Amino acid sequence: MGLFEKIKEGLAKTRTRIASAVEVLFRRKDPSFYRDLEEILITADVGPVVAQSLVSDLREWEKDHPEVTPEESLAHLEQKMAGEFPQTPPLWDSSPGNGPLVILMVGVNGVGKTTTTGKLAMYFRDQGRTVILGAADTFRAAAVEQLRKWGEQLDVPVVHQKPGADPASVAFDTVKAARARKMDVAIIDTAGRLQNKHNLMAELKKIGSVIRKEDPETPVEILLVLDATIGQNALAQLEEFRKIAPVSGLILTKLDGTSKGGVAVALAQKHHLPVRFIGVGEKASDLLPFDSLMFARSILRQE
Ligand SMILES: Nc1nc2c(ncn2[C@@H]2O[C@H](COP(=O)(O)OP(=O)(O)OP(=O)(O)O)[C@@H](O)[C@H]2O)c(=O)[nH]1
Ligand SMILES: [Mg+2]
Repeated sequence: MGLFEKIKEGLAKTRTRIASAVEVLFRRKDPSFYRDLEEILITADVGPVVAQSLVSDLREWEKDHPEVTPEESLAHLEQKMAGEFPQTPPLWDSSPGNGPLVILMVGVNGVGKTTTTGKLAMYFRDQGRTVILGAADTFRAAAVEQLRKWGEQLDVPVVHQKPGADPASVAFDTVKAARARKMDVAIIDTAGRLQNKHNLMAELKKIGSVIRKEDPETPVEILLVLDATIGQNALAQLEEFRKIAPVSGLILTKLDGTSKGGVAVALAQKHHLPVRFIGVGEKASDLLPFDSLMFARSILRQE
């Protein structure tokens, strides 16, 4: 299966909710076309702001191009939706090649941080990169075990310490090992508790500074993992998290289980942050690199 097919399959629930309605709408072009389109987009959790701007853009564009076919109109909408996602260089561009790229996985409880850490390890490994994982969620013993299992399954080393150990110390060890072993990427899983914002902020800050202790130039990506099933609430979660840590990119998980996939567009538009990957299932292979045009196409078209 190609990437586009996988994205389409992963977004099936969102597509079912809107693609057939979108198709009917573009074919019929009722007088209420624009209003109905806006409503359909909102149903897919694209959010009112984006829905309104996409629809008013389409209206203007069609006014300037009275001869367009429904297919051309839909293609225009698709392009515009894809254009809501910021253009950002690939993750690897931040890594000059003389040290590991460090990825810090952050997010609230249960969003899929540990699972995504494992999936990412496989993704990079399959691209021929060497990967090391750090179990910096020392809060629960089970969290370390969960990551070690991924490591075993993928034959990827996992740095860990005793439960209750200082997460920053685990992060430090992980990056140190990555340097010593000339690894390409170190992915650090963190704890998700957000009950105490100040503690979490201090902890992530400390992790960030120890990562750069040996080399201040170490490229660090802070990827916020968001559960797509919460739809528009993900916006508030991202806002909260940006107060805690300098989030540099997003990973949207559990898209397979929701019709609210459009929230990706709302998040990207409001925060100008790249969506780096999407999670479309529980298996190691269910993490896909994000492509804005494929994404837009996957939710707007049945075929
Ligand atoms: N269907 C589906 N399930 C997912 C996806 N990503 C993660 N999960 C499931 O979500 C649940 C929680 O995943 P974890 O990786 O443990 O989440 P976490 O953020 O590490 O959780 P804490 O460490 O407790 O904060 C697990 O049952 C995963 O299998 C996804 O893309 N699709
Ligand atoms: Mg976890």
